[in-house]
Formats: sequence, structure tokens, C-alpha cells
Amino acid sequence: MSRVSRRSFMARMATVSAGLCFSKYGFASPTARVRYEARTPEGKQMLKIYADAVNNMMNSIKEGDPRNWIFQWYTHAVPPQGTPQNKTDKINSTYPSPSPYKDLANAMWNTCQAHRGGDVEDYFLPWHRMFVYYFEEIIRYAAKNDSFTLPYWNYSAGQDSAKIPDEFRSGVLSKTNRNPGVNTGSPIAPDYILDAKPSLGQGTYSRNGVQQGFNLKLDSGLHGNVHGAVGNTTNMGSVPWAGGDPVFWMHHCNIDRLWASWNKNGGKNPGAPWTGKEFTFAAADGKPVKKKNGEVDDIAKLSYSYDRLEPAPPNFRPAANIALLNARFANFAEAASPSLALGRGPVRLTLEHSPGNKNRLLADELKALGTQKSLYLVLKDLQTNAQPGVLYDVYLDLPEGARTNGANDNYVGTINFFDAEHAHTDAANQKFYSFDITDLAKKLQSKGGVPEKPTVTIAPAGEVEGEAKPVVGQISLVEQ
Ligand SMILES: [Cu+2]
Repeated sequence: MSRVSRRSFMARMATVSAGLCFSKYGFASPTARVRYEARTPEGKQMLKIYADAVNNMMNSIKEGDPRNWIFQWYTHAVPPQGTPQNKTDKINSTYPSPSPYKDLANAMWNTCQAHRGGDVEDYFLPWHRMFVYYFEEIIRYAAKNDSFTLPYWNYSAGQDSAKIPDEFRSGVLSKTNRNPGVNTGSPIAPDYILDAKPSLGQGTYSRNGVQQGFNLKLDSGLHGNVHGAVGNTTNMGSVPWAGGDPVFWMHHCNIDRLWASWNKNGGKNPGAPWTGKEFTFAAADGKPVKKKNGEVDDIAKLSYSYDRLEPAPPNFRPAANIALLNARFANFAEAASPSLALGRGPVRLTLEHSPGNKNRLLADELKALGTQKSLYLVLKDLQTNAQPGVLYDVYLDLPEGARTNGANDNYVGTINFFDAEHAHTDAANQKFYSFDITDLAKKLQSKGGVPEKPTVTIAPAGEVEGEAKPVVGQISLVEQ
């Protein structure tokens, strides 16, 4: 806890809990606070406190106060589109005259990283860690309960864990417009879509050539998949609305836990200039507080821990961020048509040889990779007008007419359109997906050969909603 926030925290404690013994509340001792899984007895106890606090934030703490529910939601992004213009309008209507809260709204609203064009992708994890951390302090204030810690929702522990915790299905923590089945207790998605291992297996924090790195792999993968599986255009599935659903915080607490897990397993965070980037939030006293990435890159610095961290997958080889391997990677094949419109059923396309790869067959390419290189399926420039309310599964060389359920030998990965309503044009921070298909392709080859020209099939993993017309701008096979 920084000196400033500690002082304000002590002042607050003196007012709301006068007469209570400090040591009972833990902050006077070096003992870290523990965050629990939402389904444990401790987690369920915390969710009762949480419901109480959320009710106060929505109904008792007045609008415009940084501890009000709307203020926290808009800090992530202002609906409906999160444009700066929209932010200005909403600020002017909330605060007709100048005030410290107005200044704070200007500094905080629409600052979530990295869901808008121009954002730096590598700020995704630290920004959300700070956001969750100060929100948790505000919950303690709003519930007048200093023992509170934010529970996390670990949806990756089997199909029972993939059901939204019961507490979110009714009452103040519920939202009526989640995706069908979520509020009636169906798992939000099959296990293969909720797997944390592909992210935990990334060796570097940042993008490295066509490897996404831990931060982007988690952001665009599991993180976005859960957003898209829980809600659609006016709920969890869409950036400007997501912060309005009380379950958002249990989701991001889990994302934070996965980052802590990756670090505990040996994953190395970036150094300067990343460590020096500073963001503004509201402390529990309603006053501004600033934190730098380098002050939150280890949960021990913030005096909290988790009841469980995830182990490293067997393929994990931690490495410091290194210079991009651009010189070494080359397109092997790419889709002939520049963009692919996804629909209500599977779409399939053939990848053509790129100029310069000398018409090498995929089988020969696999042989030539050796042990140093891999083959990646890369998908770029995702766009959509509205959320499709569904995730899309990607397959390599799926036989025509074969069932498109994820658990088969041709399954490559899953994509979502969570932040594809906003263009990410800055090349250094462009969002993209990449999946290492080397082992999968070798397996297909041993089973009966791979075609000369590989095909990619993309199929919705459920019912597509409304008029969303999601598009994948570019698909290629890249060797690195
Ligand atoms: Cu999120």
C-alpha cells in the first residue's frame, strides 16, 4: 500500500470503524489479504458482502461520486460506443459545474487498456490489476467491511466451474440480458474454449514476432472468450457495457490471478518504459490515486495473494522480452481473398502459396521446419458492427461435412469479437490471433497426409445472434 493510500485508508477506518482493533483487520500486520474462488465457503461469504456493497454503490452512494457504480463502470468505458465525444457529453450532464469529482471523471473514464485504437496492448494486465485493486477497496468502503477480498471466478476447472456462480443469477448481482442459458445455470462454454493453458504456456510477456505473448494471448483468448460467452452487445460481450455487469469483476480477478500464476511459474514482465507508465484511479476516500505499472507488477507489492495459483503447462519455457524475430518469419501461405465474412454456419477457405515460398508442399514445409521453427495460423483485422453473441472455432483441414464441435483433431483455437467493434490500426499494437499448428499438422500428416493447399474452417460455437456480420481481415500461415 502506498503511503498516500495508506493514510487515506487509515483515516477512513477511523471514521467507519472507530473503536475496532486494528490488528483484527490485518492491515497493521504484513499478512497479505487472500482472494478466494467464488465457490469456496470463503468466496461465498465474500459474495454476500459484495452484494451488499454493490447495492449501496448503485442505490445509496450518489451518482457522480467515484464510489458510485456507474462511475466505476464508466472508468472501464462509457457506453454506447466509448468515444471521447460520448464521454464529454456524459460528464457534462453528470457534473453541470466544476468539481474535484468532475476532474476525476475526466481523468478516469474511458481509460481501460487496451481496447481502443491507440492503446498500448501491453498495458492490458497492469491497468486491469489497478482497476480491480481500487474497486476492491471501494467495496470494503461501501460494505463497511474491512475483511472483504474480491472473489475470482475460475471457469477453467471443468463444466461445473463454467456455470456462472449462483449468486449472479438473481438479485442485485444479476443482469437480465446475458446470453441464453447463462442465467439458468448452463456452462457458458465448453472446456476447450475456457482453457487457460495456451496463455500460461506463452514464454514472453509481449508479442514476439507472430507469437502473441502472454498478455495478448490472455487478452484476446480466454479473457475475450469469457466476455463473449457471458454477454452480447449490451452486456459482457462488448467493451463499453462490460463493466456494468457485477460478474465483470470476478472475471477480471481471475485474469489477474492467471497473471500472478504466470509470474510465479517464472514468466518475466517487461522493464522500462512499461514500468513507468502511470494511471489514475479513485481510492476508497473518493480521492485520486496514481499508480505505475512497475508498482503493480508483483501482487506481493500490493499485499494480497490468491488461495490458489495455476501450475505451468509442460511446454512452458519462460524468456525475457527479446527483440522481435521479424527477420526470421515468413508467410508460408495466405487466403486468396483479402477478408472472410463469417456467418451462421461454417465457412471454409483454401490458403494459397505465398509468392516466394517456391510452391513448397505443406508436407515438405513441416519437414523443413526442424526443431527451431514452428508454423502459426495467424488471423488479423477482426471487425464487427455488433456482437455476434457467439464464439467462433477455427479448424485446419477439417473434412467437408465433418461436425464442427471443438473437441476433434482438426481444432486449432477459438476467436471472439469482444473488442473488434473498435479499429486497432496502430501496427505495433495491432490485435491479432496466432495459433501454433505445428503439432496438429504433423499429427494430421501421420494420419493420412495433409493437402497440398491447407484449408481453414471457421464455425460458430453456438447460435449466432441478430445481424452481426463479423469479418476476419487476413488469414495466413506463418513460419517462425
Ligand atoms: Cu475484460
